[in-house]
Amino acid sequence: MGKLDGTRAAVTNRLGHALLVVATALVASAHVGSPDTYFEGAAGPYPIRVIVRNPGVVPGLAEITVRMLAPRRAHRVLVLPVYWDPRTAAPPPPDVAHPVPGDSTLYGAALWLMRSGSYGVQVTVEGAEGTGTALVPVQAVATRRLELQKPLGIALAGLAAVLLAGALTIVRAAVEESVVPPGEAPDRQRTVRGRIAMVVGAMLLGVALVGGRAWWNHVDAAYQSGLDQPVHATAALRAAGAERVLRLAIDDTSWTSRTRQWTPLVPDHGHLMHLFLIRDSSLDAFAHLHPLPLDSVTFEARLPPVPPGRYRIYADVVHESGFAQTMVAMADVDAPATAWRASDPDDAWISGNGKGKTGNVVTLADGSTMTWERGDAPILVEREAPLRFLVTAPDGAPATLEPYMGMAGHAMITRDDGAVFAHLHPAGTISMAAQATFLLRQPGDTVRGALGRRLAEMATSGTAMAGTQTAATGTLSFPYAFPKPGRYRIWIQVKRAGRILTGAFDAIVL
Ligand SMILES: [Cu+2]
Repeated sequence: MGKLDGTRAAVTNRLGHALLVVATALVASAHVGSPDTYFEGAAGPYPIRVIVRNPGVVPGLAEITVRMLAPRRAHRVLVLPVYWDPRTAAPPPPDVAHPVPGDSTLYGAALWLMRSGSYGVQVTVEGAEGTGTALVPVQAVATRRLELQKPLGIALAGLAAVLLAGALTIVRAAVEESVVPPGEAPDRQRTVRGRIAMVVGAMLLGVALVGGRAWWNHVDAAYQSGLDQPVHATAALRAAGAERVLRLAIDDTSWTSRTRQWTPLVPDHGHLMHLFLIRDSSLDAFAHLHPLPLDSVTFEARLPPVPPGRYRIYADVVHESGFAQTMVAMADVDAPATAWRASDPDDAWISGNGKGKTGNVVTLADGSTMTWERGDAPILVEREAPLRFLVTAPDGAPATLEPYMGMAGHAMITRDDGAVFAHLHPAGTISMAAQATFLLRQPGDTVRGALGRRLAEMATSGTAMAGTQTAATGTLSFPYAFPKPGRYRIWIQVKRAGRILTGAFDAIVL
């Protein structure tokens, strides 16, 4: 799951322009190959960092840790996963997260995620300064099916046989011997009745076994159909004068299927889709675009003049349920655009970032400098990664950064083989829109689209979105741990003096 597959699909020739169209797609829930949730934020007066480790099965036990980031004492930390759909059963009382031995600032608990889909995990901190709650959206997705191990199967079958034989013996004895006085042998009539009862009992138990098997196969099939399925999308390029238009079409039947019941999309940072283009293998060209919807399955953006080559496409969307998804596709750009008017003012791209790079210090397009303060320690897999960055103006002073789509900064992380793609912010890997759906959901929002409409109105009317951040001092940090070892590239995007700036860095994760 989460791997790019290299299958080529159709090659078409549209309007005489020899543009290659290539498709393939897969998806995973939000992010690719990076299933855990990282969150940094405030629970009232208490700054906290929350990590939720995805169990990979549903129902499953997710591990949650809550770290207090300031030396304020907590009396108690409570965690409660709430399923997005208000029509499901009311949530149980919250669980108490227990202090992790040896670390006075860390609390841990196990969370039962019972259904596939989107959860809002309420993290409540009670302490001397009162009570505060943070909401962390978490996706419960089944990515694997646990196999029944042979020895366990054999042992269970043996136990079942013993139970079955016992049950039939009891039935026979009950009919044949239970009313016979002690010491007397049952007469022939009773013996026959006992035998008949045993046969009837065996038939009933047989029916129960067959029925049980059918029921179980049904449950298993339902589980497998609910496995985090790839949603198919196709990327196509077409010429429009000197410009190129990138079209992403979601052509998966599950997208429109009544049974999957996807809720409508909601805008995240004011955009329905965030699309990232990364030049395959060399990773030396990168674009962050915001395609506009033509209809519910087709999105288009004008392609910046990125150099020719094969590109990986990652498209992030968020559903009204708070479920965030990343679709993956490929596109071949063989006739690059020679002109570009961005379809959206937040679109940005860079190329050639492999040149002139001086390790952890890069010069940005406006002459300012971005420094990765990564320290000297090696970066280890599944350990907190030192993703701290400092932006300084050309005069050397810390740069004044403006929010870029409501965030102090955006970090896009990919493994060189494409097996990992994550898009995060100083608030972590969570989607801000997913968080907003939980914070803004009202009891009346049982009609599909009602909440999405309100969110869209808020986005267009410029109402401040929850979690809008600024980094006045020019520093940024992103809570994250790399999910597997390997070579990674990280793009950091910030906005300074109205201009979107992108810095690229390389990391080797051990
Ligand atoms: Cu972002």
